[in-house]
Amino acid sequence: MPLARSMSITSLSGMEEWDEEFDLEDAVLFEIAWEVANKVGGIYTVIQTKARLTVEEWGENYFLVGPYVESNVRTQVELIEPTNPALKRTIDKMNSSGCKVYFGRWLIEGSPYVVLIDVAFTAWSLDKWKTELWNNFSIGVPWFDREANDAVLFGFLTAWLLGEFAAQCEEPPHILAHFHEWLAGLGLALCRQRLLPVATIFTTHATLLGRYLCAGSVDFYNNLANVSLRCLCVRGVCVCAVFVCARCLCVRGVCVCAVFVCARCLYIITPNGLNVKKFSAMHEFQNLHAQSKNRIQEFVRGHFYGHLDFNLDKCLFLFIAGRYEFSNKGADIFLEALARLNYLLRVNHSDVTVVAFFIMPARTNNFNVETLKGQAVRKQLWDTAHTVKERFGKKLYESLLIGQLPDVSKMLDKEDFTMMKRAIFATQRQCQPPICTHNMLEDSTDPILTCIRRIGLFNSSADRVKVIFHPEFLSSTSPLLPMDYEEFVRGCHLGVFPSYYEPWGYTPAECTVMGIPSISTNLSGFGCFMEEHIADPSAYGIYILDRRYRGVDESCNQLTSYLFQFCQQSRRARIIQRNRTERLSDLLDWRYLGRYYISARHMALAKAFPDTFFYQPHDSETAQGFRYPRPASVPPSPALSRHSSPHHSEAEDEDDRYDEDEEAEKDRLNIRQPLALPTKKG
Ligand code: U2F
Ligand code: G6P
Repeated sequence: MPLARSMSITSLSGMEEWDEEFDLEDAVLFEIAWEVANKVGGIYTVIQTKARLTVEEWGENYFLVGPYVESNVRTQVELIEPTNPALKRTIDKMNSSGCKVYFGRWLIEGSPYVVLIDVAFTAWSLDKWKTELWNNFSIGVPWFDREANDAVLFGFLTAWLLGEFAAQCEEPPHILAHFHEWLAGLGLALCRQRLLPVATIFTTHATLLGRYLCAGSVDFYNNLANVSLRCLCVRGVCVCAVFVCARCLCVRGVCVCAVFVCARCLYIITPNGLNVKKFSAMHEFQNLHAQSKNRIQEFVRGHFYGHLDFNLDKCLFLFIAGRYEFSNKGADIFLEALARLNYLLRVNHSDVTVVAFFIMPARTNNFNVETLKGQAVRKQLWDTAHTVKERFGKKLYESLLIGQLPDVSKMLDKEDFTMMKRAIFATQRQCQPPICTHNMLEDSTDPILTCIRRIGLFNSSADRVKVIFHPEFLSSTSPLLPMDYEEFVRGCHLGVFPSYYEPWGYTPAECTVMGIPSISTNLSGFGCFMEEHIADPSAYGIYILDRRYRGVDESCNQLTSYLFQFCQQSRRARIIQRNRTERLSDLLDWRYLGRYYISARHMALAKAFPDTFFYQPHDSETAQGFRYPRPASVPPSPALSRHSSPHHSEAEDEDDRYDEDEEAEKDRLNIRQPLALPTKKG
């Protein structure tokens, strides 16, 4: 076993220093999740962005455990021999007993070790394990549920791994196993039932229970107290698994869960962080915005060919992205608010056009012809313009070579005109620009399309709000919109995430660190966190919608008014607002938020191994809050700010950035109070 380590967290641009001395003597950390090296949703982002910090703390004794998925391994993992002798013996033993377990380095920042388990290879044990599950926990798993079957296999295999590892260690080890969400949760229940010498942590993230309840017609938040877990049979094993994990945890280890249903065993809420990369110059991210926006504009030129009757320079790009859960992610009220915004912009004769993107994966059979044609037509126009330009340039050059000014009327000949006319004819279009970029498999019942049909946002020329539904995650290899998600976000003006069920919500957090304003809600972890730590969030481009204490219609009006306000800002105001948004990124950095995880780990170790580890819970009475003050030099709302004058030159924009730098410095000096956190004595 390696030597004991200790760690300390350093100060982050004015935030309070938090010293933590905790000897991780002989401790080994296994972090177990279905999304290790396997992108499904937000949990992948948690694990992947946090890896570097956790590796810094735990070094050689940190192992991520996930499923073996060949396509992922081929692109993300370097398979190697296990480095830890006890783990090597464990993996060898399992592999000689009918399992397929791999060891490698995940090729991301921090290069953490990964143990990847091929669950399908051990599917022969499924029936036996399901019986065990029924006998010991009264959890019945339907035979046809692939996801639940995977959860059973993964749970039993990770418990096997941990048990075997404990047996293979020469001295009694201090194992800490951190399980993420229900898909990994059964492993935790089994650790407890088998009395393995393992300290455990459980993070719920979203629960299927929450997702299903919120997506239904239940008034979830006002009836939480009446929810009886035992009576709920929404999705058999998933619900039960979370419940069983929650119960077991109370006995050994720590439950870190973000939902109220598990409140009885909730110890710490762990806000999700990001791996924030700072640019040395403030305007660098502004330049990236401009570059990416140009690329989105190119796409829009193609998409709306033949109907480009709006000014692209006055066009704002809004988007919603994530798992396709129509009402949980708030796509329903976003659409409704867009319809209202369309009306407001029209009656106010606004010259602003809004293009709202919906990036939510649904079942499709590829891009549709009309959308691909749009990009082809745009390319053809570009090529034609380029050819004519070349010919024009050549004639001009030849004329100058013989010392004559060109006869401008002869610069374009008949052939040039024919070519240009043909290109223009190609842009004629009988139909409206499409709403959806793909052929949807369930077109007639799709919730977004159905809603659009109802509210009538059909991309007609009178509409000031246009809608584009891209039912697939973005990729830089797409023939349609060749940008990866990050580039796309940078090029947009506003992310809109009016979620109803959202334990955290990475999408608005990602916008923030890229300096893109966003709308979230007071029903999302992110929204609540920002509300708690920023005195005037909307001044920083963090709009938080009230979905907790208002009815749907009222929330929708509030959203409409945020959107309308946003559309009224000048370019200058937007630039300033982006600068402020970006300034919040420190708050979302793992280097800062990682401390909640650290605390949870220490708490779990101290509970499981009280003779070796000691954890002093913090006294909430004395804990002080941390708050970002109002921006120092400007009034609270950017819409009302001194910069709401009409647009002026880029040079003036540059001047403003310097103001902003100064303002940022003032704000930093203001930030001196510590964040309320559990502390401990070493
Ligand atoms: C839960 O998960 P979700 O999967 O619903 O998570 P989000 O937090 O909305 O994260 C979605 C991720 O997908 C990414 C985006 C986010 O990291 O960058 N993405 C992408 O890669 N490409 C695209 O085109 C669009 C999106 C829960 F519901 C959330 O509240 C929690 O935040 C999350 C983690 O705890 O777990
Ligand atoms: C960035 C660029 C500026 C550009 C601006 C456009 O700040 O550095 O050169 O004018 O973006 O902002 P907008 O909000 O209109 O996309």
